[in-house]
Amino acid sequence: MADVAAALDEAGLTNPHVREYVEHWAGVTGADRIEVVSAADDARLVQEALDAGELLPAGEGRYYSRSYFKDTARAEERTIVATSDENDKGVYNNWRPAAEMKDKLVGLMKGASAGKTMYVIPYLMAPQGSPLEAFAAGVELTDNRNVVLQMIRMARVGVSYLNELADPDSFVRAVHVTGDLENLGQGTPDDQRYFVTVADERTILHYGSSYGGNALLGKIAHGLRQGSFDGWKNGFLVEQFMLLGIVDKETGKKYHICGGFPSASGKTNLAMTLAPDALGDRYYVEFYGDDIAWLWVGDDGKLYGMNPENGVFGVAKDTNEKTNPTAVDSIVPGTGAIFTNVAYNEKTQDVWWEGKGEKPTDLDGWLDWKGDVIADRTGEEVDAPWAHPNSRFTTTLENVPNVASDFEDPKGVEIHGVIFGGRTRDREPLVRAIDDVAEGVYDGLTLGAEATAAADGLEGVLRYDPMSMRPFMSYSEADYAAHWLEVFSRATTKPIFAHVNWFQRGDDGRFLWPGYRENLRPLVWLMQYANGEVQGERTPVGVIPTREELLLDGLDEQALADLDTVLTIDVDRWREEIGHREKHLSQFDGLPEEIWEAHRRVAAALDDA
Ligand code: OXD
Ligand code: MN
Repeated sequence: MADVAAALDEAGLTNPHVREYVEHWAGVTGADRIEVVSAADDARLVQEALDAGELLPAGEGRYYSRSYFKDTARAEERTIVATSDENDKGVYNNWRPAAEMKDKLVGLMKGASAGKTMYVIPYLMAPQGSPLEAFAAGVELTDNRNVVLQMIRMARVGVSYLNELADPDSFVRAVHVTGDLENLGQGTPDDQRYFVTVADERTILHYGSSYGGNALLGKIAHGLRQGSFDGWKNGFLVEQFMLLGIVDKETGKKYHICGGFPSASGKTNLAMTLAPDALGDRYYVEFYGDDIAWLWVGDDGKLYGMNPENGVFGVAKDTNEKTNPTAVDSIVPGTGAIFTNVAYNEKTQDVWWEGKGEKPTDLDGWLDWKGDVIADRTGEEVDAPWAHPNSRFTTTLENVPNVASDFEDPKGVEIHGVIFGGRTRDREPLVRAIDDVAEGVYDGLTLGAEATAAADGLEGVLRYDPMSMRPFMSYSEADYAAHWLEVFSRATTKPIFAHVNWFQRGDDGRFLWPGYRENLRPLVWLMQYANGEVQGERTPVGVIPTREELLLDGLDEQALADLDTVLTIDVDRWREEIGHREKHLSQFDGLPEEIWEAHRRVAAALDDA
């Protein structure tokens, strides 16, 4: 048995509640050794991981790792929110009774870290001094060194964060046990994995994975699921939102926009975007966060926001100079970036993924994400992707070249716009501004993206993903909607809402809008609209820009030719959508009447159009 007290003493971990928690779980998991880590331990831990073969060098100061081949993504069907109150059950949160889940997880974790080191990761999901600090502290216990290295990049990690808490008992207890990955029956009826957030006890128990959101518990389990439950009980919002700033160099004004996008709708690329060259003299875009925003109403009645994370855990696929130049610059040699499940060249230490750029023609030394030699592929394997579609890069915010100068300011930043955007081939215009709060919340609740495969749904029917929180919902959708309305009712200066869509297609299937850096144009229009500098054109579903109002300098000929189409409302398609929305919203018992009123207002306006 590990000498827990000695390890905690050596690390200077004095918080008595944390000590008690670590002692308890060291006993349950049966770990041999306890090691408390801080960000300052990174270089040593990296070296240990290299020596153990858990990491491979990927050029100077960059690293490569592979996860078990059946452990490559979040497992939503194995993810559960548990509480002691059945009223917390929602449509999406896989609610289960807390007592049942705790028993099950304790059973699975008992003795499961025997022979291993249990790392104690004290972390903060906020800049220190944030008004939400009481909800941001956590201690992850994990038996996996790679998880520690990822957490050091994704969260603020150090003993002092937990020793200095105003309320020393206010921290999330997050236990991660990897389990025997080769014998967990992933994806079979006999699946052993459980990823449980016991939300009303602020306890997270994850068993059976070492990958991403299943294992980096500060990020999704705490930063989103637990955070949103805490936000509901304590008057703030926690959302899977990106957050960016737009600086108008001419006026000196700075605007902040946050927003939710279902996966594969370009959220990270938007978060990290730059101004198009032609607008670069006037506008500068700053990066705050690509995945999570915590939002609250300040004493001045304004809505504030911050990114609780310290890093980016970005999808590698299709990341390149055009789609996301700042991401490319944030993972260059010397950044300490970790690549997971991309292709790796064991001779040159180079990494590659689909959409990175030209595929290497010389196959010498290249291994695919499973570690198999690419040159040895035969038959159908020859065309298989080299990287896993959910392969990732992990890098710190500090490495992102356009990170905002105030990204660590505990005050957060004022939020001027809240946007939602899916991937929609028709119907959704480039941007539509929504002035009314209930209609804005209604728009978020009816957010979705097109079904990508027959199995996902019917053509023309969205896979709805309310506020892009479907996999992270921790309580009922009706209460969630009411909570949004309540928070906004307290804001005396309200941000504008909008829906954006970069993915309209022409009859020949081509994209009608070039996207990427050009997306700044509709966002600038939105801020001008919110300021009353432009009026736009009112439609049944919001206000859209007139062609003259958009900044068009430097936009390519094809986009100019297609512009009228992306600024049009297809009333017939919208009327059809209203029926789908009605069915979607009807799932949520007890949805606030304001949301139904908003729905009926939009439906009536479409009928009259
Ligand atoms: C996710 C992530 O799973 O951000 O959404 O990693
Ligand atoms: Mn995410």
